[in-house]
Amino acid sequence: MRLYLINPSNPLVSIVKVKESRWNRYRVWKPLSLMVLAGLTPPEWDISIVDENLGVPDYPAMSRPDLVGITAFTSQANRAYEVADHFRRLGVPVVMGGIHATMCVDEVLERVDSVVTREADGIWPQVLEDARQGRLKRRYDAGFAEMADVPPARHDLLSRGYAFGAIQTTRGCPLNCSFCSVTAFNGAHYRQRPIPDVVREFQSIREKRVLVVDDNLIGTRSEHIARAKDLFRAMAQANLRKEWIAQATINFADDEELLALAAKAGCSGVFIGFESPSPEGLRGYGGKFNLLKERDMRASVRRIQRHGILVAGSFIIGLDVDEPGIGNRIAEAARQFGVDNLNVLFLTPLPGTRLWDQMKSQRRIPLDTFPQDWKYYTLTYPVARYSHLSLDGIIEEMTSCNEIFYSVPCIFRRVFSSFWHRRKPWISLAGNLSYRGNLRRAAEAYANFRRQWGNRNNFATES
Ligand code: B12
Ligand code: SF4
Repeated sequence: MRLYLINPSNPLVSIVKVKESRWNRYRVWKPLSLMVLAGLTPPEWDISIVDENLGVPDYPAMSRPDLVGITAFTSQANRAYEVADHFRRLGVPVVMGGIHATMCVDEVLERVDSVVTREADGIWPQVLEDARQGRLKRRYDAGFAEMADVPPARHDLLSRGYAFGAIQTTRGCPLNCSFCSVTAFNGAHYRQRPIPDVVREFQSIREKRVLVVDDNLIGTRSEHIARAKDLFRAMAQANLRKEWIAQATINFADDEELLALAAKAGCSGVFIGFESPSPEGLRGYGGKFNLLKERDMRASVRRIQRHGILVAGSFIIGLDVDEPGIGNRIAEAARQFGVDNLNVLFLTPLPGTRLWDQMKSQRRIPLDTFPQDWKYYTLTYPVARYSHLSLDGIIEEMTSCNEIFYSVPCIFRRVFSSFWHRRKPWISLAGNLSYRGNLRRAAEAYANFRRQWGNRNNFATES
């Protein structure tokens, strides 16, 4: 039995087109979902994982599979349907799962043979058995997985063309920010994989650098942090010789022992969502506001960096408080906080989130011809109507923010500072050049977007 597991590309995500810039090698990540599904697949299946981000294969030239499984974030849904259509025309059954299939079940059911919602770990072997016997159900509701049932991902099945391996150690987030899909998809209960499973899986990863995909590696409560420390101790003891990066909230900075253990276990960088130059901007968007308010961000960032860990800061542009000048304010805040990299995203109503419900009820989602318009839901296009910023205005704010932060003198200062403080200057340089290299491509993408959508009246703001 032959199984293809496919990660569709989004042709609009120029920012991750790997072949256009060698620095993008550092920004294309392995589709871990498919590697986990492969880990759950019985040996009688011959598995191929296709990641279209590395290049779209010549499907007609490939052997006919018995089953196709497709994963998709919302931004990949369009392409997912094209791929599904190709295989269904050949009479090959297609199963789709992942976040978009869970949030937009009815849309997906119209375009594939079977949909698996939520975390497939507990149900995938049954789906395969049903497919083998030719009695696939239209829909499987998988629910939340037991973390002890999460198998080691099949790291051996993907090419060596990636700069980073990938691993997951926890799922779920109690903070439930209104713009984020994580609580809606993985639940509010923070679930942790058994530490020996994580360490064993780390040992099976070939790449020297690894992305820990957890949404918040350290969690929110003291017992979560205690578990993170135990994990780091076990990783250090296993002498993994890996450098890894992860996502965490800013309270990562509050525990010196945690930071020291993370560094000892190989942590080289952390993504932190600051979201707004002033935490007040986040009031009303969910639990993260409480973590950010009344905090000295610069001191927090410095505490992390003192352990040799780089800090990438993420911000959102288009919050209801954001007015003209927000681009400069974000660049200035990022400089003041002292982050090594800056990633700014447009506030985007993702299906299944509270922000989606709110914006939809306020008629603030002009790009709503679905499924075609999903391709713009990459957080790198302004798909909504923003309270105080027009379409042109918000694009200009994004552009000026990135141009300031990624100007040559600013990059030089940051890289020099990480060199001086012995904080992985080469990683800092690669990250900064990767972003800077994409500024021109982003400008072209925005120009095309404006040409196409700039005249749509429903993009007009109310104030
Ligand atoms: C790692 C990650 C990335 C990596 C992607 C690596 C990759 N190629 O997969 C990178 C950094 C590239 C990335 C990019 C983006 N991401 Co992202 N990312 C994540 C993150 C943190 C973890 C995903 C992961 O690997 N999980 C581990 C695996 C094991 O879990 P899983 O993917 O959920 O898979 C399980 C189930 O979903 C299901 N399943 C999944 N696929 C399939 C397929 C079949 C056939 C079946 C049966 C089951 C099934 O079974 C799996 C096992 O239980 C999630 C947050 C999250 N918690 O999901 C956000 C998340 C998926 N990303 C998100 C977004 C918005 C993006 C971007 C659009 C914007 C951005 N800049 O962040 C871009 C997408 C660009 C594009 N290509 O279009 C949103 C997606 C929301 C949505 N509705 O689409 C999430 C949920 C974060 C959020 N804050 O809301 N991301
Ligand atoms: S803290 Fe992060 S992962 Fe959790 S809900 Fe908020 S944005 Fe999502």
